[in-house]
Amino acid sequence: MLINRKIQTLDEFTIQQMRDFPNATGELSGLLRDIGLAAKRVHVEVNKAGLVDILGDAGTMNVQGEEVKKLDIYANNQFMGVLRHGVSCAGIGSEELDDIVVFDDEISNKSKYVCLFDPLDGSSNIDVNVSIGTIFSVFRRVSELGKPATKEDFLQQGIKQVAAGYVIYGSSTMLVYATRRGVNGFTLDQSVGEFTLSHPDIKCPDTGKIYSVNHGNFFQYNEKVQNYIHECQRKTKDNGGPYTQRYIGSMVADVHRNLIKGGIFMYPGTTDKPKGKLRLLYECNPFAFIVEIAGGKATNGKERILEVQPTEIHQRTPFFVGSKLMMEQYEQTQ
Ligand code: P6P
Repeated sequence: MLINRKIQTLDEFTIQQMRDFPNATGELSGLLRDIGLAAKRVHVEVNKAGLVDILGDAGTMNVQGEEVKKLDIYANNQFMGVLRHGVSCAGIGSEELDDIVVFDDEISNKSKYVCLFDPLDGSSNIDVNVSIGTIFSVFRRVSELGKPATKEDFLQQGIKQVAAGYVIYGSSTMLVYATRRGVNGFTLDQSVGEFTLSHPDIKCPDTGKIYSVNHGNFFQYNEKVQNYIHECQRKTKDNGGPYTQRYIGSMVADVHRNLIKGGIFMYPGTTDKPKGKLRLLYECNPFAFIVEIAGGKATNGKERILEVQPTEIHQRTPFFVGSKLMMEQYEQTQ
């Protein structure tokens, strides 16, 4: 009997990855499958958001001081729920939670990993049907197994991540995740309700023709950023151009496009917000890990994002990420 091995689901892929490492306990594979399950549940709600009264503001404010939409809370609860009831995660940090949530039960305290989430990034775009996403980061605990997870488990340098990924709820729903073995993308096949390997071994092109930045903040950027933006605009056929400006205002959509096509995404610091807007632990670290594994680079404008030592869960950072040669061109700009 012929077995079609071409179509590999997320579950089959993570189990295959585990089989390749005989000593693997299967916890990381299980954690990724749990995230896939929650992502499918969020996908269902995102895809009917316009049809039910789920768009209304929940009326509460999150730690960012932004109105929280019901879908943010729903997404946060889905990811927190599957991980709390799984056997692979000892606790989570989330944009929607003021502080970490330690699961502190006998099974969870023995789990090797903790996760950080932006459960629904770009949620201000929900009402206008623009692609949004979930971003996640996975660390091996540094605290003693068998005891509750501690804040130190979450405040590790990004270079210590064991996995990171995102879900993009767009024209199709995709889950992309990276380990040190590579970056792989899975598209949700709604006919069977499974994420299916569609983008094996993703590599970020060494260069590209897309630059992504919010031009509305131009006069608040420092001179180096302004000079680089002008360089992008001066590009001609002779000097490797022309570049095109693409900015959706939804980080997962913008960075995903540039990862696949090549390009640079920038959220620099401004005079009003020198640290920028994006969060280090659950927005920038995961994407920095993914893009570096795919061959690109990610900095805060001065140093490698993955080497920044975090001091608090919700800290912000300026963020520059993308194709290796475009990042080097930015770094050389005076
Ligand atoms: P601005 C969405 O609110 C978000 O956090 C990211 O998804 C996105 O890249 C950024 O903010 C957009 O911010 O200031 O350009 O609207």
